[in-house]
Amino acid sequence: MKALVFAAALGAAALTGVAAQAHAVLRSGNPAPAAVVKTAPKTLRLQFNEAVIPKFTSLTVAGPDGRPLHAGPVSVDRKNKAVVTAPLHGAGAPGVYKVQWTAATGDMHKMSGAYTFTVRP
Ligand SMILES: [Cu+2]
Repeated sequence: MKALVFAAALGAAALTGVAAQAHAVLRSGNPAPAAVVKTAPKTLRLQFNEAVIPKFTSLTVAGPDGRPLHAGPVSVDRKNKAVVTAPLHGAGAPGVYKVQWTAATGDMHKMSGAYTFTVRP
């Protein structure tokens, strides 16, 4: 009985490890999370932990007034499929911008997250 419980625990740990590796995690961005930049970016660049599936990868951006800006379409870098870029239109006003992303890697499991950056001329 003890051995069975131990084996089950091991199995659960192994599964968790695999799942964590397969899911999209944001590694960095440009502008970076929490960055303060002098001018609003015309393009956003997000780097994930592994290649993402373009069809299941998107982002939205809200400006300082909370209204959504026109961001996208998202495209995956040809050389590094963990990197996505998206044109950003209408950013310019000083203040805090919120980026919300959704991305899926090989197992199609959608992950999402959010971060902010600040435009301060
Ligand atoms: Cu998954």
